[in-house]
Amino acid sequence: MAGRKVLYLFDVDGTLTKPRQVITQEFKCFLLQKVKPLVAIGLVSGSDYTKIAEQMAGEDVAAKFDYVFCENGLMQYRDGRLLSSESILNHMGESSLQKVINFALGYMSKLDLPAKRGNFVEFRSSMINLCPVGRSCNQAERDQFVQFDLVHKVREKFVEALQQEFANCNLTFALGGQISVDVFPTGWDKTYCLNHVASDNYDEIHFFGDKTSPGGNDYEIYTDHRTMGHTVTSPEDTQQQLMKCLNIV
Ligand code: M1P
Repeated sequence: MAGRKVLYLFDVDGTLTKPRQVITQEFKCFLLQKVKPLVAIGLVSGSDYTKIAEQMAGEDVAAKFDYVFCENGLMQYRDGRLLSSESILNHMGESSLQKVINFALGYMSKLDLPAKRGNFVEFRSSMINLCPVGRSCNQAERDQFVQFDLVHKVREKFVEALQQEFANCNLTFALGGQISVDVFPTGWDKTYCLNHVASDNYDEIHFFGDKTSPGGNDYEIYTDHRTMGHTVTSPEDTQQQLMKCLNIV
């Protein structure tokens, strides 16, 4: 690797942190003190900046990463400042957007789940996040949904219904993290962030993520020809793989 310009990009949930949790102090220090001196580091997540900063234990920590790509890179931050953003509303228009939201609300209204709370549709700048249990569920309700979804494939069936209803609409429906489905224009997946680093001329770009199978929101960037993909199973596994890749003892 000597003399080569290298970038390591990391998914957040399940890769650097437990889903929706804050990064551990030990892993944060490892990334900033052991990894960052060797390679450039960046975050790429489906979440927005507020959530990412919260999970990185504060905006000051997030700003220490060379790149922070929120909403798959459609919202690009450097040094804590927003550099560029895209709008799904401008892209699709109100009428098409409402068709998706109305269909999703109708579909979710017919589901019987162990719990239903609030915030079933979260409108973000460049995507819509659909959440059958509701994003205002607490941790216990989230965990309960995860187990229920494993058995009943609630989200998989929801994605199938959305794909069927909106075939030929150029939309992608991806399993977000644990409890939701991300909806965005096709191409606005995590590979979008690679456009922002193209002019930085890296010799190697590595990507670490846990949802790298087809249908997961790391799949496209993991399989992209511009990256070297690494599948991880937990933050601990990510750390182990980093130690091996970078010969850190
Ligand atoms: O890991 C990224 C995902 O994090 C959340 O997923 P969930 O709440 O389902 O675990 C969401 O912010 C989702 O949009 C995002 O892709």
